[in-house]
Amino acid sequence: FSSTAVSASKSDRQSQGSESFFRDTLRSMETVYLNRNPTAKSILKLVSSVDDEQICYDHLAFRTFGVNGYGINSLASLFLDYGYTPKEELRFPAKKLKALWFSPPNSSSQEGGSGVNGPLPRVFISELLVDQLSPRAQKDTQVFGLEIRLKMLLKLLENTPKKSGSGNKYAALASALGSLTWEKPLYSEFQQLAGESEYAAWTLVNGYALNHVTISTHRLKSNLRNIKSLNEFIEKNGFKLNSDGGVLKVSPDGLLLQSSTVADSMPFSFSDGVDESVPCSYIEFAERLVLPQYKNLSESEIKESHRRDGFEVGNADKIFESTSKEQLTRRA
Ligand code: OOG
Ligand code: NI
Repeated sequence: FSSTAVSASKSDRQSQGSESFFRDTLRSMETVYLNRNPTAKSILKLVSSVDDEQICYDHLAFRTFGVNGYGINSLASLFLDYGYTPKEELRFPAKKLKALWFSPPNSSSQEGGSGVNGPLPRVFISELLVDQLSPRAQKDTQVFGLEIRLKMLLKLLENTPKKSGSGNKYAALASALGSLTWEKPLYSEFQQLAGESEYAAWTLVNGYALNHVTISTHRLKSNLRNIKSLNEFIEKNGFKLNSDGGVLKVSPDGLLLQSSTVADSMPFSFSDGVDESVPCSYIEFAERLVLPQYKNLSESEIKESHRRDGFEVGNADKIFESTSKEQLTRRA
């Protein structure tokens, strides 16, 4: 053996080892998600039953608090360490949010597998721009209430045993375990915060848990590969889709089509002993059409890289509403 051959096979083994750890981590996040969200679980089962389909995930999404190291970076570090690349930033001024999406390493095309065993998904992580909720930044009549709510939020995040506020270091672990790294709020605090930002209230009780997985519809084999057919099929089976701005969200270029269910709810035990139902997660569907420059390729030649990539602010703005009270309480 030459020494280079030996070291090549050693580094192969190392990268397989690290990829399997990474996939195990995603699998734990997915298990937490499926156990808490019966709608997502049923829909995945339903879609895969149609013709024994393999389901590819288009992306995984997470929410965070953009303050004191708890923001996008706290979760992004796992994905960056396992070969992901940061792509575009998206801004949502009205919701006081920003998001960043990450593309998977291109070595990762496990063609045969399904879900977290399949091609690695994109990752979409958003954060609440907590500083923009601060009283100094806002000169309106709500200042007093805002200040109280903000302090409450910071107090909870920082209250770790050493009072060092280092829960953010364990974001991925918390997501895989389905636990919070901070103290649970009082029910009244949750309600007040929800009045200010439904996103903040969601993140306070769900933490780093997977917000949704997205089924890549164009990679299905049956007629469900057309997102409009999939939407009809989902509704016919009794599930409610997020209707904000219309069920189907279409990017201005017409090439990124998205829809999502309305989030499930779960009882949550607040720190004052109150058990109340809170919104959990939802499931999304995305169809990425072939880019105009590749429209002459034959069906079998078309790869994921020939399709519309990325995300769209206008679509995302509506998809965020999948956990809103308005959608959850809407009559079907
Ligand atoms: C994310 C909403 C945006 C997309 O694919 O554009 C989104 C969220 O609800 O946290 O998922
Ligand atoms: Ni999404």
